Amino acid sequence: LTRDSFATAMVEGLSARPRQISPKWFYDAEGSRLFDEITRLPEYYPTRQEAALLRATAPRLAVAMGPGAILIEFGSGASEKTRILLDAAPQLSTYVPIDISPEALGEAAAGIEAAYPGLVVRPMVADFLNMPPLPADLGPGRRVGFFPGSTIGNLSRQEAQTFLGRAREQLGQGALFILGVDLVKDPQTLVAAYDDAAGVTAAFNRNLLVRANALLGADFDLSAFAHRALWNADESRIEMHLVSNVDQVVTVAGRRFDFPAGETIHTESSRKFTSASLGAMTALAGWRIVDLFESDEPKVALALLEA
Ligand code: AVJ
Repeated sequence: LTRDSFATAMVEGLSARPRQISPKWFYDAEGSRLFDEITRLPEYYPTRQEAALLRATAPRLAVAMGPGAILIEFGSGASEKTRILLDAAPQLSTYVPIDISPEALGEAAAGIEAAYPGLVVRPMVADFLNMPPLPADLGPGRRVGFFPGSTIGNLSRQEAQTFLGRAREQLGQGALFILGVDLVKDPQTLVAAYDDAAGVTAAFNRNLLVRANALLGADFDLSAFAHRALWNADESRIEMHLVSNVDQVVTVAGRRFDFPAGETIHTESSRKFTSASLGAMTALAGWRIVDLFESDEPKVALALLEA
């Protein structure tokens, strides 16, 4: 199933102009390991800054959530950041981690259950862009969405709009939402975070080609594609591309694709926000910013939204 949908995504993406593929295909076991390595790089500030900001604001977020609240995390992964919030909010009744990987979800849920004995944990295997309804028996507590890690930056405007709007409908009246985003800053700092000196982000980007070679019988020559990270000021986003160094032909899933020198595959966009652009995006989806917390420099933000 993964193989078939990856094959379809690659063939469609390489047939489109400009060529592009969703960043969700980065995250096989090796891609997840490389991303983990990225979060520890000196240039990649978002994870560190958000963790520090979450630690500093968790007590205030706990007060805002109130007693008996139900925390619903979209794309919870290993539920690592969640612990910062759970440590500060022992009055939460229930935690609903939602993730597309059953393995990651099961492991994370078991770990949280063991560490927080009073908390009801209700894991849900789902794609947060295509969510089934929440369980009907979660109880009466106030629902609080949690979407940290500036994952929303990877979504297109339309996807982000749809996601935030559906989340508001699903979480219901009086819901809150804690949203983590990266902020616009000088392009040098931004580009360095996506083009580190050790080349880990380059390896993360090229891992897409490694995966295509392994899974789809593709014949990408890894040394013939360069990693490029650029700041697109008009779209307020960092873009990652794989750029063909030479004229070449690549076979993917039995189809041949011409790559003239300089042709790129757009592999990821990571949108950066201002308080104004964040306010506009959330308002269109029916959310109001109650509080906007900013970290030290390089700045990231946590927004507390109310339905
Ligand atoms: C996991 C989506 C937040 O966009 O900063 C890191 C992914 N890509 N380096 C980001 C990523 C290259 C990351 N997110």
